[in-house]
Amino acid sequence: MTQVTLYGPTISTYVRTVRMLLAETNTPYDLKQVDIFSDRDPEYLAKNPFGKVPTLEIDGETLYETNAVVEYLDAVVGDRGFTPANALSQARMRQIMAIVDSYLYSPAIGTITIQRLIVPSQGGQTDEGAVAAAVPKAKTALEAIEAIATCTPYLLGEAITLADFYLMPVMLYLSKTPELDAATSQTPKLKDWWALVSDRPSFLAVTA
Ligand SMILES: N[C@@H](CCC(=O)N[C@@H](CS)C(=O)NCC(=O)O)C(=O)O
Repeated sequence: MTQVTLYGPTISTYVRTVRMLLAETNTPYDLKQVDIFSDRDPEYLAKNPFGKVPTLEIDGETLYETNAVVEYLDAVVGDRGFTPANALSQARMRQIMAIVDSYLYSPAIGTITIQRLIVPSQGGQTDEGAVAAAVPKAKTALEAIEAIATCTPYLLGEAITLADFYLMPVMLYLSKTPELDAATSQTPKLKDWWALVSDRPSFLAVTA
């Protein structure tokens, strides 16, 4: 039996990506909380020197960086069920994951979500200038995904893949902000995709 421990808070989009895969594959795991709003303790930094979440421990191995984590989990507990067999679709999956990492996460989560949802919840004031500057960046990233996704009905065809697991948690936070409409004004396929995937049971379970 594979022993799996996942470190990270339930609010993290990347933690949610990994938890979706664990839920979809019915893999039992321990979830250990990490407070990302405080300094990471030395014990956690020994597992992940960058202090980011998530970190996975699996059968005595420690693994971090979400793309590596989900690809490994898909191989060992998912029977590659969430990676397309076709080489081009595989490349597209990794391309979408990289677009989320490199171009979408920062404006959509680092700025829009933090400024619209977190800062006011802690009594602060939204930096409207920062939000306004982030919207076109998020829009560009979503339109780049729209251009390569098929959304028939999942991002890369008839089967849900790791690319969907990457984008869904980011879309959930964005959908709680007024900026969703502007960011998705030119992405009709992604709107249909989001309407379909947003109430998937594994997603509802890890975002509750
Ligand atoms: N490259 C990392 C990024 C992970 C990441 O940015 N996680 C966020 C939470 S969603 C985090 O750790 N934030 C806390 C911080 O930056 O201190 C990965 O793919 O796992």
